[in-house]
Amino acid sequence: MSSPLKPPEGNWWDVPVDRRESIYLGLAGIWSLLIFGWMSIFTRIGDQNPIGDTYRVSPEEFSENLSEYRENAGETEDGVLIPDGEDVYIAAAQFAWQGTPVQLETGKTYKIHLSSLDVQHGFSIRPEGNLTRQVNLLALPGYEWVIEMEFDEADTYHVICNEFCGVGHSSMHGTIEVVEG
Ligand SMILES: [Cu+2]
Repeated sequence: MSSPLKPPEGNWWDVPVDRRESIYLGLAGIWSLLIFGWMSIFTRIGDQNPIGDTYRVSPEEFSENLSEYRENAGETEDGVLIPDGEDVYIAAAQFAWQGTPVQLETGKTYKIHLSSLDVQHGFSIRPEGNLTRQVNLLALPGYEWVIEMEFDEADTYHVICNEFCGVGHSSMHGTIEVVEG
């Protein structure tokens, strides 16, 4: 045998775990349980977690509700929807945001009804004045997500899709015009 490595000596496979290693393993175990528990606590008390209710809805049903909402909504000269009340319907569909453009007011709490009519889409809204500020939610077919939202600054908010949904994904854009209330 001409290996430069010497074989280990004695019963090296039969040596008990070193006390320091046991302590490290114990500490790592306790720490992982703590952060695991923290995940559960954080979903309840963390204030950046999206809230709201989710309902089962078929794309046809949601589409009908959106049409009904559209009929009752007002319109600006440029054809921007003005919701009649606190409910705002937005449907994602390849490759547009139905229900936009829409005009909302600052300081008013709206109930955004969000769903998709076909595949999974990502609802990402960003104010033009600060594009790094954003809210990201999922628009899923079969589910209606009702999220309470209040805008504190008047601005043009861009609605883009951030879940790849097909060839027209990159052109999927809508706007929410927020004016002083
Ligand atoms: Cu998309």
